[in-house]
Amino acid sequence: MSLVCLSNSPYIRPMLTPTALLMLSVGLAACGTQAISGADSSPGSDADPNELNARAAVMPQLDELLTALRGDRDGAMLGQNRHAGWPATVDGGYLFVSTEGLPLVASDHDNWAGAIMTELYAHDGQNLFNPGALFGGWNLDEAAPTGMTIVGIDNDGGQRLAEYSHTDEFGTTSRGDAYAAYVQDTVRPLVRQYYGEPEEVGTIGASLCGLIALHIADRYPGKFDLVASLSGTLGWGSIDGQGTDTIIARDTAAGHRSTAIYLDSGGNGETCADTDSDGTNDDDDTAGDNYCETRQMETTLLVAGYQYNADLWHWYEPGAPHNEAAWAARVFRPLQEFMSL
Ligand SMILES: [Ca+2]
Ligand SMILES: [Ca+2]
Repeated sequence: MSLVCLSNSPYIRPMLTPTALLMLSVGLAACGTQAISGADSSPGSDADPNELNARAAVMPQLDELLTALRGDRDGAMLGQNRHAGWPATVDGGYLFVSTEGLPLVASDHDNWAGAIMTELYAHDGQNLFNPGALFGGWNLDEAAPTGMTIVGIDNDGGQRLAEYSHTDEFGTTSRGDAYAAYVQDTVRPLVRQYYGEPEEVGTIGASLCGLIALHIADRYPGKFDLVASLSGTLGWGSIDGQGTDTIIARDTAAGHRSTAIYLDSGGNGETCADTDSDGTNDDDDTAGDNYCETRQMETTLLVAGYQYNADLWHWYEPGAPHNEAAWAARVFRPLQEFMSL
């Protein structure tokens, strides 16, 4: 699938086609773990007994959680055609993945005796665990360190652009505040209700999801320990003209706050300039992957008082393209920093 660029430089993801249910079986096989079928996929008579047992162990909680979430997410976002996700285990921990856009409790949490150390809310859930996703997906279940819980929340397909926008752009009316509230006020309390309070909480995303992760952290100061943006669309708000309401501007105005920030990009940078004089640097055809906007964000955070390797990380992966394979290759970096907090 090719990238969709809405102007000469910003990189955002295309509207994602819901992954086919067929991918479910592929994913289960590929996970090679005691995975549990998605809530809307009925186990067949030849299902792995271990899988059925694991499913039975968590289903009461799972049903309750899903029912609660279904009743709370903005009505307009419900009822969309979504694919089924599949939970997958990680060593000593567990993952959430999403089904029909909603988090789904997974794996062997009941057998997990360790403390819940970190909890990471990740967006574009369709692409996080599914090896059949775009460019092979993030393989986030393989990258997740022991003790990290990942809550993957699917995008809404047709509402994706709106939900991941902090401000209006390209004729899209932002629903970013509603999405941020959904994560903070609905999903997080429910996860806490079932699994207790983690020591650290973070949120992560790439491209527009890097933007919405930063927006969530901005909307709820002090509520997240880490926010990670990979190839984030940080010029959003200035792309379609000379708007100035970018996340860069908002974070600049907010100054130094307690949430640690990880930024990265690929691209072929070094030719950054604010070509339309709106205050936001613009990737040109050489830079790419939101390199210039990411460097500008890095600079503004340093000026605000953030410090490298304390509460600010920036990574530049020369030449890396804007896709899931590139993010999969370097997502261990923010996860590592997250675990070090
Ligand atoms: Ca502009
Ligand atoms: Ca500009």
